Amino acid sequence: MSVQADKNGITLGNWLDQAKTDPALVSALEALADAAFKIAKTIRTAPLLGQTGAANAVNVQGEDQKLLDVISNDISVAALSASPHVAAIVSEEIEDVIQNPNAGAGAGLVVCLDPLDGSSNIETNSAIGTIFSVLATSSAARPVTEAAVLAATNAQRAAGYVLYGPATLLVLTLGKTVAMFAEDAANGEFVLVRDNITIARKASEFAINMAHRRHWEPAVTAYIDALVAGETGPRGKPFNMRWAGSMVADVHRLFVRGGIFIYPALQTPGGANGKLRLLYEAIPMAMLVEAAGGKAIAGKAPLNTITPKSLHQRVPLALGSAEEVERLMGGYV
Ligand code: P6P
Repeated sequence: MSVQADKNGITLGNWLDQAKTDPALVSALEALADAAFKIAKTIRTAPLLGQTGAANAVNVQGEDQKLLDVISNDISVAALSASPHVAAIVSEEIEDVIQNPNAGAGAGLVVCLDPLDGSSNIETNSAIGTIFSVLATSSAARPVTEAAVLAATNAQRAAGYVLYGPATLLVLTLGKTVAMFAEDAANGEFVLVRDNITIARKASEFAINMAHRRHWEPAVTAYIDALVAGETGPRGKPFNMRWAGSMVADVHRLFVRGGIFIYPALQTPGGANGKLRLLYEAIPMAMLVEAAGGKAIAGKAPLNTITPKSLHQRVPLALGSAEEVERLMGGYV
């Protein structure tokens, strides 16, 4: 990864260098960037290679895996395992903690990721993404245990996502600011296109799967009905709705024009914790949104009050423009 200023601007390597980022963290993030380039290319050629379909396997979530889920997982694990600073990996596609055989003695990073989120959108050629969280583990014990990973969620060093859309974009935070990079495929670089991104406190757009309305908790129903009521309702203004069915695409919109994204608890068998996973979807997206001035909650509590109990646990989630998240949270008695 070049740290020389690219002719088109500041590369990811430049940006990390200017932020005086710890070399171990740089190593993990550059591995994720290298994986992203490979995944983006794989996605672009998948229809030609007949790789948009099912893998005829089920993942740890009990969900049908797509071929690209498996390929993206393998690309990501291989890239991260090449870094001596990554002690272990947690992937949506793999039940247990993946130990890095190439980890150095002092390896102190754990990467939790959803290698390809939204894969049900692959067949419709819609935007999909990779979500990642880089944690620092204080445990030198090997193998890295589930307990050590869960404890490390209190020490998130970086979070980000890659959006494979018309452009391949990387949105990244080291905790204080949020930057957006675009893939320069000709040079094999991510180039900075926006920095210090903020999410407006106020919003006029919401993202939720309305088909689940009959299963929502009263607070969610009341909040959404007030938005849908528009000018004549309690909010006194119209709101727009979008639902891509791909978390990365729906959350990315928040960084472009504000809004609120909600995947709530559902009052259905097994739906009490919603659908999204805490470690590699909610926690990284919350770090990004909060670094941009937004808020993130799980039901009626801030997300960061949730104590992780297992690698693949699900959590209800709402995040985005602070005023909207506060209004939703206030509706819980
Ligand atoms: P639903 C994709 O499968 C995913 O995990 C998220 O990317 C997305 O936000 C959500 O599920 C969509 O769920 O119930 O609307 O299909």
